[in-house]
Amino acid sequence: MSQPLLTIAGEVANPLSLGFAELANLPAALQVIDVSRIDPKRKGDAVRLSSLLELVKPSAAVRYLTLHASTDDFHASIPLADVRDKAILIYRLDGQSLPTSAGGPVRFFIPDFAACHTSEIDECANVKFVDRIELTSERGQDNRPHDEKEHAELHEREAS
Ligand SMILES: Nc1nc2c(c(=O)[nH]1)N[C@H]1C(S)=C(S)[C@@H](COP(=O)(O)O)O[C@H]1N2
Ligand SMILES: [Mo]
Repeated sequence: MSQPLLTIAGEVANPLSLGFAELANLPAALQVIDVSRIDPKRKGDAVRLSSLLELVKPSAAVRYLTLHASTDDFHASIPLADVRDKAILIYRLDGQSLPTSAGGPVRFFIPDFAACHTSEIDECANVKFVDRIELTSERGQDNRPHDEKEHAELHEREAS
């Protein structure tokens, strides 16, 4: 296997670790080539969350999907039903691994996110540098900013 980038685990029958090659070798039907077709502000190629879920087989009790970015200790836990059919994971740009500057190597992306902290499925849940996705019956770790002040502080840290 190429160096693992993304682990998908939790209450699933078949936990998986995927590297760039494994993501790129998933069948064409599971790929989203050129995500700018979904959102003109985004670039690169992705795989559908739904296809990864079919591979790991979440148990019937799973209600939450938790995105972990250990690089910067950022986490978001969102109701799976709200994103299972539309979220994608962007992993490739110009044939290479998605660069850190674009949230790579793997970036979670919900096409119709809400404004920051207006809903559970907000822009803040578009987690960058995702290295682990956990599927659970209960809500998992979540340290998204709660209000404008926390949000501004987070973006200042991000910029520094
Ligand atoms: N790992 C990680 N992902 C993150 C964040 C972060 O600080 N760390 N910030 C979130 C927030 S609050 C927002 S609004 C979006 C911003 O995405 P952008 O930098 O592509 O505009 O990324 C989200 N994903
Ligand atoms: Mo945000």
